[in-house]
Amino acid sequence: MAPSQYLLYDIPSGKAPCATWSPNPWKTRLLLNFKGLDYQTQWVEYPDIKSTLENHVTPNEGSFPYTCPTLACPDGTYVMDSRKIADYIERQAPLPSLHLDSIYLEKVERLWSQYMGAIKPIFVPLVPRQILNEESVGYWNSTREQAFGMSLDQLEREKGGERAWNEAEPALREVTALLQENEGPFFLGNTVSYADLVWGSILLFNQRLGSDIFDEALKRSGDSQVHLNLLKAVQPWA
Ligand SMILES: N[C@@H](CCC(=O)N[C@@H](CS)C(=O)NCC(=O)O)C(=O)O
Repeated sequence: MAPSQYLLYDIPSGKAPCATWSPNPWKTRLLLNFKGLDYQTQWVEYPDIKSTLENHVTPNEGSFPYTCPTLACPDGTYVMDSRKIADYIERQAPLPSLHLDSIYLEKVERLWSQYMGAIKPIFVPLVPRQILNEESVGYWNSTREQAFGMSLDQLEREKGGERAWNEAEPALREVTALLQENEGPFFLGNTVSYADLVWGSILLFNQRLGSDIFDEALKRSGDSQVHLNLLKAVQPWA
């Protein structure tokens, strides 16, 4: 790594080329591109995340002690967690601003979690089938089966589909209402902020899950155009 370069730890889909897919790393990747920072990616399969990061960072509390995104900075600092990375980078490279104090950010972060929580029974079974490399599939299946206390087939059958979409819809509609408050394409109108990158990470992830998922999310949002406009507007950093 060149001395001025950042290193982003991310989970791959595919090989040569590896592609990013996971929403939390997407937030950081969009952010580094938006800030114009020089970085390389270190692709890490799920079973290797712990051994790759454990000598560099203090573990998270909770079920996954080591997570991507993690960022290694040119001065040797390691930062784990997408929001901590945003706070850190904003201090290191304040311009262009991420507007972390925007009233939209807190709301969009809450709706991000609400939406992701609701569609888990849809995406958790899909990710190993459609996205992950073979090295990560066993790890994903066993950790997620343990977390849900059932097989992923059962999760999909009993809690996925219509039921999950109905649970996800209110969050989508709330985001739509926020996007409609200003003239767009961003939450703050024509000013980009981190809230756009956070919601952009969901749109990019849904797109990666397949056109049926993406189209259903847009349909449930009540106004697909505002989401499509945002997606187009963040595309230069994707
Ligand atoms: N709050 C964290 C969550 C990060 C997270 O959960 N990352 C997942 C991939 S999206 C991960 O690395 N999981 C590790 C595992 O499943 O062992 C953030 O925003 O960075």
